[in-house]
Order: sequence, then structure tokens, then C-alpha cells
Amino acid sequence: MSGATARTPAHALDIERIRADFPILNQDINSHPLVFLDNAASSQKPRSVIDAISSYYQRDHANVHRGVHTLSQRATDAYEAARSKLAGFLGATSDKEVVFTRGTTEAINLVAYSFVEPRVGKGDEILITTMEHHSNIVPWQLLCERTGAVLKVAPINDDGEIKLDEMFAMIGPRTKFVSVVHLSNALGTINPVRRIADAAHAAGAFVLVDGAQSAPRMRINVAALGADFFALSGHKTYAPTGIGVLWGKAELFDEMRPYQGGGEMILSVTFEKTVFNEVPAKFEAGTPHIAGAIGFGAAVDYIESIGIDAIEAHEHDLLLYAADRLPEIAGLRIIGCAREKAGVHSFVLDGIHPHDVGTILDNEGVAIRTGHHCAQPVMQRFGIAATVRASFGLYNTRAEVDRLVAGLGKVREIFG
Ligand code: C6P
Repeated sequence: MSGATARTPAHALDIERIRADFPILNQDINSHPLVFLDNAASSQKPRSVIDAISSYYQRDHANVHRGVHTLSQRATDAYEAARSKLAGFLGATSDKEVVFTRGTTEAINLVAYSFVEPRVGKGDEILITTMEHHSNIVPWQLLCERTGAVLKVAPINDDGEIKLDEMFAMIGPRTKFVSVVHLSNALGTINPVRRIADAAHAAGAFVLVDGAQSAPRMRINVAALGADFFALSGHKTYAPTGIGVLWGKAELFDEMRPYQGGGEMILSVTFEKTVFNEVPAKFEAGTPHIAGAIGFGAAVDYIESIGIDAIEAHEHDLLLYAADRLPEIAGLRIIGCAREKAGVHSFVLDGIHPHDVGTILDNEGVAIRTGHHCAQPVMQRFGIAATVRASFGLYNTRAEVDRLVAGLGKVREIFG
């Protein structure tokens, strides 16, 4: 990793104890102990999360906010306790700033529809960057089609960093909204979201930060980030699939229109008029993913029991170690050499298709992701179709990086 900034030295995590918390890790794949390096796609779940979901279904399940009976009360209490845990995890000032969604994707679509769409007209501008995930591109394209607004895209340099001067020059009186990824899933770049938010606010624009990859890896304090909205996914944060969070400033949530209509998001309904419920219920139409939220709360407890700073330092150590070892493989080129980087190494091997690399590594028991990582404009920017991506989680070890490098050595042997 060229010019990577050294951070806090790794606190010695008790990795063997941590690994024992994740039952799925204890298995062989193709006769080799599993090495799971696909955490950016979805991370594995500790037993405490699995147990929280199982215990909820075995003892406490009922619908939330709808019953006076004991089980409904228990389910409601557990669901709302999870919201409080997420609020604490993100540094929110109130539980009302935490809306449960299906994930980052739904959170961004919610903001596009409920907050941005009523505020933009023909010729207004939405600003994103070249390194966005499709979830932070397509909702804005759809919005532009509906409203006549224009999508602007800030460029990135050869190291995979936003060209900030150019981005700031693109922020003007027509800029109504800026949506930017905190930690790129395709490049590993950590973006200076505070500076971007300040520049956007100075021009009167609002800001969303896509925290899908940063939330599992870095301490998040939404006030310090300076954003108006922050989106994250449970399944990348050691919690179940199908649950995520949209954090937003309470005063903005209050004035936003609902995203979907249905049960629970209303105070009263007649055929003439519906009065909407208060935030966050206004944005949680229908029966929510109760078990998912409870699992997300348990994941936050788990992360906090280890310490997010220790997790960040541990993953950073793995990232640097891998950056040292990967170049041992002939013809390997890392895509994304930002000074501030976390979690992810994307790379290509001269003359070998990433899918072939992925298949051979799987034969060796090493799980990585290959493809465009739902960030095709990043691939276009670097003139490639796909990369191999190794992404780290709190349970990975240097020995697993060695297994990755050994597997890549086999790939080289086979392809020459
Ligand atoms: N990236 C990856 O392998 P959902 O699917 O809603 O949980 O998250 C979407 C999303 C949004 N932003 C970023 C930066 C992301 O990385 C992702 C999901 C996975 O990189 C699956 S494509």
C-alpha cells in the first residue's frame, strides 16, 4: 500500500477466543480450513447474535407496538432496545434518529425519495463520486429521471482518492445534495467526509454518507462526521441480513414525507385523511424485521465487548501485512493505493481472469470476492473489468493472509 498512514498499533486481540465465537469459521472447505476474506460482501455472525435471534423466536416473538400482551411487550422492548444500542453505536443524540431499514440500499433510496425528491427540480444537481457503490448511484439516476435534476460525478485519481479540489469546484448554488461513500468497497479508500460535508453545507446542500463498509471497521460518530444522513447494513456489521439503519438528523426526519405507506406508520386513518406517526415509526411501515433488529443490537454489544478501536487497529495491521506480502506474487497489481485505507485490498493478476483466481483460491479453502463489486464505474476508471478482492474482518489473522498469498502462488504456478 503506497504511502499508507500508520495508525494506532494493534491492541493484541485474543483472536483464538474471538474465532471460537464464530461457529461457521470452524469448518473445512475443499479439505482445507476455511479462510474467510469476503467480509466486505457480508461478515460472519458470532454465536451471541445467533443466540439472540434464536432466543427471541423461542421465547419472545410477537408483533411489535401492536399488543398489550406480554410477548408483544417483550418483543417491543427488545426491538426498541436494539434501536438504542444502534443510536449509541453511531453517536446519535436520540433514538428517534435511528430508522430501521432493510440495509444501506433501502436507506439511500429512502433519503432520495423522501428527502431529496421534494427539494429538487430541473437543473438542480446531485453530486456523488466515481467510487460509489451502485446503491449510491442508481437511486440518484432514478431521481434525476423523475425530477430533471442532474447527476454530477467527482473524479478520482490513480491511487483511488477523490480529487478534492475538483470536487469542491463542482459544488455550487445548484448543488442540492451530496452523497458520498465513507469507505470504498472496491478500493478501500477512506474519504474525508467531514471536509466534504463542510463544503456542501457551505453551499446550502445536504449530505449523506454511505457507511456500509466503515461502520464495521471504524468508530462512527455522526456528529463528528458532519453529515445529515448516514446509512449502514447489519449483515456487514456481524448482524443478520435484511436489516440496516438510516441515521438522520431529527429535524430533517420530522419534515420528511413517508417512504412507504402501511401499518404502524400512521396515527389515524380515514378514507379522507391519514395522519402520520412520529419519527421513526413514520418510516417503518409494516411489520419490521424484529429478529433482525434484535440481532443487530446483539452485534453492537459484541463489537463493543471487543472495542471498535481495537478492531480497527487489528484490521489495519492485516491490511499493512497483506500490502507487504501481496507484491511477492508476480504480476499482481493492487487497485486502490490511497493514503487512508481500510478493510479491503482489490487487485488484478496480469493475464489471469479474477474469476479463475477466485475458483483456484476456493479450492484452497480461501473465500474472496471477484468481479466488479457493484462498483462498475470504478472498474471503468481503472480500465479493468473486475478485480480480486480480499476484505478483512475482526476474526482474520496474519496466518490467513499467508494462506491467501500461498493460494495466489498456486494460481501463478497453474497459469505461469
Ligand atoms: N457491498 C460488496 O461486496 P446492502 O446490499 O444494501 O447491504 O449494501 C449495499 C452497499 C452500499 N454501499 C457500499 C459501500 C457497499 O459496499 C454495499 C454492499 C457488498 O462490496 C455487496 S455488493
